[in-house]
Amino acid sequence: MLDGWVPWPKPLAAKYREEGYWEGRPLDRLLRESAERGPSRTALVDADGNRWTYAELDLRADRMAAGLRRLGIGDGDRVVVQLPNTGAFVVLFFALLRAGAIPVLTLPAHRESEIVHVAEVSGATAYAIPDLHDGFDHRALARAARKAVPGIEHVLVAGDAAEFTALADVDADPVPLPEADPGDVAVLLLSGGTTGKPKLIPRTHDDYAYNVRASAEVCGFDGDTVYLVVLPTAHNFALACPGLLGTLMAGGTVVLSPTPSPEDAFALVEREKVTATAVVPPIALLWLDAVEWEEADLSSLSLLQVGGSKLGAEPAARVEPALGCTLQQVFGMAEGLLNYTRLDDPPELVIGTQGRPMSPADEVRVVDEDDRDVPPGESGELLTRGPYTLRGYYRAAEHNARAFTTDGYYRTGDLVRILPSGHLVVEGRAKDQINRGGDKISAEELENHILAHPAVHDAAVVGMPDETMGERTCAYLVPRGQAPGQRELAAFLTERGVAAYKLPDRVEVIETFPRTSVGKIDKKALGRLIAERLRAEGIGGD
Ligand code: OOB
Repeated sequence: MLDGWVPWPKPLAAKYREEGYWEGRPLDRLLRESAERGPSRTALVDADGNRWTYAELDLRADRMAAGLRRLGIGDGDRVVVQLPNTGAFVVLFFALLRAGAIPVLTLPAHRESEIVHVAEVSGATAYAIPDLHDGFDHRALARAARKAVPGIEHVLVAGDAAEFTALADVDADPVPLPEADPGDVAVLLLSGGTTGKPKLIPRTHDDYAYNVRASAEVCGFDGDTVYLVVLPTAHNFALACPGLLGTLMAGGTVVLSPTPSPEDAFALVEREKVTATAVVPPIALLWLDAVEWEEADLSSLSLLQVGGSKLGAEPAARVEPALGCTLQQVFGMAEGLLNYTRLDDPPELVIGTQGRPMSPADEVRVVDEDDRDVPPGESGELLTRGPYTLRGYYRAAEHNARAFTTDGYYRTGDLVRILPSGHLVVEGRAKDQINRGGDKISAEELENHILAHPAVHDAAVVGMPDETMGERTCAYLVPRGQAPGQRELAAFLTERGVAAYKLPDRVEVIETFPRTSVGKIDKKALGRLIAERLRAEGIGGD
């Protein structure tokens, strides 16, 4: 139904179906089936204590789907969704699938620059927002986005809608709706990005349902699972690995935390007897400290998944004794491939590796700069393809030619080595991206924004080591006149509508850039330079 995406080659798709990876069922069925099995069980609880049974959630999604159709939203329409961790997200997500529309998932932190781009590329006709979130008025953002992208016909608001449509009014008696073709795109996820503009990742019903189902199996999710959503619901990790969707598929209970702070999260763990959750390493570090002073009873927690960036071996070893639960390292990507340490892996693998591929059908290669396989155990770039890894970004033919091999392997940009057990150790990165505690920042995208500043002649963005975040962002500037300082640059970028997590943490002025032999900016040299400077200042880094 959607065009502009790259499907799997037909013989491979047939194989994935034959071998049972793809079950040929629309993604929203996972809710329907759990509702049929246990209608009165609790599906969803929010921070305020509002509770939805499976029957209620299922019906709400049906009613909203009918309401969406009445507005003319359905049949492959793209809808940019930017909602925080609230019941509205869950209801809308399933309602969109049932209406035949495609959610385009963005983070609450995204601003005009990201939203306008994503709305343009996806050709969105609607945009769903909260009224206010974290002190920010999303309705003002919606006004700006509509001006820039006139194709956005509808703005749907959770809360006070002002001149727009309240999500609460998107409600009608359920109508029979055509079921989606499971081979079609179900959702568009946002990539961390390595290029000038964020890319969209098409995930089909078949592939995403498999992602969820196999993850739930690996993580032992069942009807007794109580999963706390701590990361944004729109993040693949919290949504589908196994996350919110895996919990609903298993018939468990999803609990929504408004923030990852120990105050909010621990209180919910105690109140709802949460059994599993997923966090990024900086949050894991915060929680490991917070157990010392927070009083909450965490004894129900049996699984802590940590991923998004590399967890150090030292904090990894502290998880089990401090929190009294099993640690699972997760090395995943919105593009597809998921690596999990297994629940019965020996401690040295759980602490010292980032897991092994989820599926027997995952194909992984580790290659050198000329795409030749490195000897077993040596480090190189990870390439992958499989039943839930994309074959191309949406409407990005030129980029796809570089991001994939001719035989369909996705170039992850991650440097790894593989142990004899099949477990992967992430050793670094070949891509031009900063991983700021799990938040991904494309250096090129940020540089392009910085270059718009009148006092900047040239810019290069690199990561700098940071004890809690893994790395933070440093912008090297070649000035034209008086270079902007960190604050001035942050204000300038904010004015341009750049999300706050992308703002450089530090600005360094340099006369000329070090260059590689082929004349490119030598980012490795800049990375060493800032690391040295931090060491000299006595601020972390090694
Ligand atoms: C997850 O997804 P994305 O799309 O935000 O980022 C993917 C990238 C990976 O290519 C890798 O560079 C990095 O994030 N990464 C890790 C990691 N997990 C992700 N690097 C080192 N160690 C890890 N454990 O981040 C994501 C998606 C699903 C599940 C978990 C994480």
